[in-house]
Amino acid sequence: TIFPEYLAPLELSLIGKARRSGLVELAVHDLRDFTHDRHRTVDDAPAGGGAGMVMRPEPWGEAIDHVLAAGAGERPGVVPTLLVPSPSGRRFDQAMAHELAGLDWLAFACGRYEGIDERVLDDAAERLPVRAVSLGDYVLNGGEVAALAVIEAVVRLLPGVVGNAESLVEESHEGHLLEYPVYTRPASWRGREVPEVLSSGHHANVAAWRHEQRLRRTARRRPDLIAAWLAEHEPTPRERELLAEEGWVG
Ligand code: JA8
Repeated sequence: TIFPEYLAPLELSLIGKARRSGLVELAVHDLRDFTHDRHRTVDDAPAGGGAGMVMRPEPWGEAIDHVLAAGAGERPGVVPTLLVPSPSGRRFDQAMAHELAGLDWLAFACGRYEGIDERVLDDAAERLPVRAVSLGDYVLNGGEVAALAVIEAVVRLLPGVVGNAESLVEESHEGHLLEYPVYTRPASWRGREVPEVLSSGHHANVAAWRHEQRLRRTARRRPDLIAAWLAEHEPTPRERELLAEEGWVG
């Protein structure tokens, strides 16, 4: 990165704690440390013309060589997977988070401006797995925020980082449906009541209500997920009714 300070949140909260307890090791490298001119230049005009600037290959090549050499000293024979945040990358999701959590070592190349000279990625790919990763269909000012999101999603999956109760919540999110709404005390707040069923003590009714909420919410907000859910579940007549009420059309 050319903005190491952008990654300061990695000291905080769950990730900071995981680092301090040795569950994960993280290092941030300043790309400008791998320049050799007095202005520490990292960008230049795009070949072929056009708007903006492109990141020059030389500092990136040296930075990647340095990261490889530094890490390989600690774990001989292990190479990182290089993740390159980019709006043109493969869409990041929970399944990819699990896949990445199973790898020994991830490295992130956070581009700025119009991106990194493509030869950097072609060159790295001769030595390492390289994957362009996108958070979604929008453009950020650089890869740092995307890297933070990927790191947080991956680190919380590492053994010992998040408590057991939270891991169970996470598993239910992977079943194609969105989460049900949650409430706490007070029972009445600004004239709004906690749904009565949740205070009934009737566990089966609570579970049925929550399932209904998940299905309704998914049909309304993320109709694209319903097809995947239907591929794995034969809906009951009640579930069909809910989907129809929410205007879901298959
Ligand atoms: C960007 Br420049 C740049 C680098 C990485 C990413 S990921 C995303 N959504 N936008 C922009």
